[in-house]
This record gives sequence, structure tokens and C-alpha cells, in this order.
Amino acid sequence: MSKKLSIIGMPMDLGQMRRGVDMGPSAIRYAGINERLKPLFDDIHDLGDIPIGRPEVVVDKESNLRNLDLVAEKSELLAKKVDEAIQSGSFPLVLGGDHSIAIGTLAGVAKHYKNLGVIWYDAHGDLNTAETSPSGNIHGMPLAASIGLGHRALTEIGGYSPKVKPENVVIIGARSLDEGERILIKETGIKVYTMHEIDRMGMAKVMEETIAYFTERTDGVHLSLDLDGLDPNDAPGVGTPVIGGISYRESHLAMEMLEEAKIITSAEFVEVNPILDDKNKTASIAVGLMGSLFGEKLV
Ligand code: Z70
Ligand code: MN
Ligand code: MN
Ligand code: MN
Repeated sequence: MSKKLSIIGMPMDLGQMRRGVDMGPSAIRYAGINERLKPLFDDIHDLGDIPIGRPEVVVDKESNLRNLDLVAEKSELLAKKVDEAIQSGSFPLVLGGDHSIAIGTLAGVAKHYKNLGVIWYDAHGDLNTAETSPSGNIHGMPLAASIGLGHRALTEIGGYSPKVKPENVVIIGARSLDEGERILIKETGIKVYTMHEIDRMGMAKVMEETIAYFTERTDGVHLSLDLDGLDPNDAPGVGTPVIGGISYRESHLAMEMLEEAKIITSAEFVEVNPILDDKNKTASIAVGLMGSLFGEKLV
């Protein structure tokens, strides 16, 4: 079977207040994604960007969510593109955009699996709902929406809910969780490897456990990688940096182990903000991580 990749840009910055993350897909392309991944696939299709435009910020009166209708509308477009890519036998790789794009990505992916697993590589849990959100920012909600919790406009993208079962979610790198998110993690039993576990067990063990867990119970695994999961010293170009994060080396090891295990069936790299970056360093790191994820070898 030929190995095909579809690259989809989602330059959406409506899930938070920091402009610049809409330039993520451009920054990642500029960092050489096509050239870097070319040797690793038989065929790469860069499908360009989902049109987002420059809509005005509208806060939903009833729910207080920033840009609710717009995020929902654009997420449907992304879901359709991702769905088509998978139907055509291609691996979908989505470039964000803020993390709210995961709502659309997962809507397009999850219908193709009975038991989709999700790796949420992030400093944050992104498990807020309109009720628990401290900010009204939808990029703090995509994981909640994908397990069926939160505003209906977000949970029902693609016309079905939930996309993922909470027991099929593994969060890696968490170090900034809100009160409501902690409660939800306890209630749902979502597996979390915080920085505490990463330091204590080492990334190799964290990934071994994660891979074993998914191999047993899932028929596909989506990797949702927020660049703020990495330490801001390594990846400074993100809207919400949190110190004490996953290192560059640990992140490469994680990607290499996922590649060896051959469990990842779709992926997205989000929250790259070239305006806040140091000479496109964060986009370059994203591209390097994709290299490891898709089988680039050191020797
Ligand atoms: C906070 C909220 C968040 C990303 C920040 C922050 C969420 N928990 N997500 N950066 N990627 O506003 O809900
Ligand atoms: Mn072709
Ligand atoms: Mn996130
Ligand atoms: Mn984050």
C-alpha cells in the first residue's frame, strides 16, 4: 500500500485572544514541512488552508464563549476536509491554528474508527466547558467537546457525539490545569501523565505505557500536539507558555517511539505563533517532530 500524506492548514485564531497563531500554517510551511517529509511518503498532497477570513470577534451572549458560531462553522469545513483525506487513503496532518481546531479535526477523524484513541500532548488539559472556563476561550475546551461535554454547537460538529471515549484519552505534559478540569479528570478517569510522572518515570516509560494501553484497546490513535506542551525555552512561539515543560529531546523520543509502534493514524500540530517566536524556531521544531513521527532516522 502506498503511503500518502494530506497536509491541511487551519489558520484559525478564533479560539483565543492572541492574534498571530493564524500564521501557524505559513510558519510551518516556511520551516520546510514539504521538503522534510517528502522522503518519508510516496505521495504528499498539500491541500492548502481552510478559508477562515478575518471575521470580527463576537462573544456569544448566552454562553459567553468567544466566536462560538464562527468556530463551529469553520470546524465543519475542517471536519469535511479531514474526512475526505482519510477516505482517499491518506494520512491527515492538520496545521493550526489554535487548539480549538481539534474539534473539527476529530469530527473528521473519529467517524472512521470504532475506538479511536487520542494523545493530547499539552501543558493544558483543554477540558473546560462554558461553565468551568476561566476565559471563555474555546481553545481551552476542545478535549471536553470531543468527549461530548460542553456547548452543543461544539460537541455536535459532524453531526455526532462523542468523538472519543474518555478512557481512550491520554494527556501528556500537563502542568496547568484549572479546578474544573481537575474535577473532570477525576470523574471521567482520563489518563494523565503530568510533568511529575514524566520526571519520575522518564519519557521512555511514559510512552511505553501509553503505547501498550492504546495497542490493547484502540483501532486508531490521533496525536494532538500543542507546541506549548514543550518547554518554552525550546518552543517559545506559543500564546500560553508554561515553564517546566517537556524537552526537545523527550519530545523527539516520544515521536520516535510512536513511529516504531506504528499506532498513529492522524495528527495535528497546533498553537505555533510566529509573532511570539524566535526566528521561526517553534515552527522548525514542529517540522522536526513530524520528521521523527513519520520515520526520519538518525542513522
Ligand atoms: C485555560 C483556559 C489553553 C491552550 C491555553 C487555558 C487553555 N485553561 N489552551 N493554551 N492551548 O482558558 O481554558
Ligand atoms: Mn498525487
Ligand atoms: Mn492545547
Ligand atoms: Mn496548551
